[in-house]
Amino acid sequence: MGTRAISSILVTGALGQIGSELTAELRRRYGDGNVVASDLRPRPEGELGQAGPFEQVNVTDAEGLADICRRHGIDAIVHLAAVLSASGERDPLKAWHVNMAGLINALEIARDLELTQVVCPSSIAVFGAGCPKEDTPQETVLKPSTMYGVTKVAGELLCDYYVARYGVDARGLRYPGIVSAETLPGGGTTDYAVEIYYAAIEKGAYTCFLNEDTKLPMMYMPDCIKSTIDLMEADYDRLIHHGDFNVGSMSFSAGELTASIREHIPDFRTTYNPDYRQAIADSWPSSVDDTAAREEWDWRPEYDLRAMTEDMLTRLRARHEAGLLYR
Ligand code: NAD
Ligand code: AKB
Repeated sequence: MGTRAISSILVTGALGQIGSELTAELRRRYGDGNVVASDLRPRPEGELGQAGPFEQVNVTDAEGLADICRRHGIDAIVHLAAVLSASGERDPLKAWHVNMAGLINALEIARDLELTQVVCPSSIAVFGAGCPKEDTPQETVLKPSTMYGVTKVAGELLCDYYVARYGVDARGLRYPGIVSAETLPGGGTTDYAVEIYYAAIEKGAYTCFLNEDTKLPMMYMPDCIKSTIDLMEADYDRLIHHGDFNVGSMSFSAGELTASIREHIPDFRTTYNPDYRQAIADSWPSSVDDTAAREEWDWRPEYDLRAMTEDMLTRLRARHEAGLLYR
């Protein structure tokens, strides 16, 4: 198929944890006017809503989504709108509906309008019973225990199906838990790894909903953005995989994260009060093997736990001092 240039991008779920930062970076690279942010929620006051076009749309509305793509001459969709693992267990049918209808709509639009590309993140939530916990391979048993994981496995298969059947250039990567300082996460099991930094700055203490020793794969937002754009811009002819790349970066437990924060805030304390999210975390790997991403599109993460903690605390502290921690 070869790689075709992208000139106009629609981001769904643009107001979420990843979308809010990825959209800003895509606008820097592709031009403010060429990246349409969209979300179920209305246009926000801040830069994201003002710097470029914004459309309020429900991704389950196929015609609404197609209309936006036609009006803006979209040639790539970065499809981020989804219901995540913890929220998904509270309302599994909603998770199924939003995650599957949203993705099939994006893929059908790509097929119908002959878009250049669709990018849809998957997750470490595709893994479950029967796969190795350490260095979980690219190809392994996929038996998730959450509805979110079920939708992510089905989503990967759908992306690969559209590649093989219709020649749609669909790409996806299995993000680990994403840690970021701009927008709070939206209902996942790894959310603790963001909340803990806010609590460290604000209160000097945190009660964690996972236990001290549960080790999960994680990634800092700059690497999340880099991985997504690297994959978008990768040469199609080098890709053997399409919708399901493992991407590794770092792995840590809440205890190890606490220790890294205590290097900067020695009095910081975490207590542990695991809830229903513990079982979800227990079903996920502690690290992944991302050889395919490294070989097929040169994936290299840049941040480790120490560098991430330093940057998170610096950024959140500055906001706290300006009275803007939760802006
Ligand atoms: P988020 O929950 O922070 O944001 C999702 C956004 O989608 C929200 O702004 C929400 O308003 C919007 N949305 C929800 N339902 C919608 C609908 N029906 N129509 C339109 N918009 C809707 O999620 P995120 O963390 O930014 O995740 C983005 C993608 O990355 C998702 O596919 C998620 O599964 C995947 N992912 C995220 C992580 C992570 O740690 N953040 C890890 C693995 C995979
Ligand atoms: C979640 O915890 O649901 C997400 C994910 C790993 O997919 N952060």
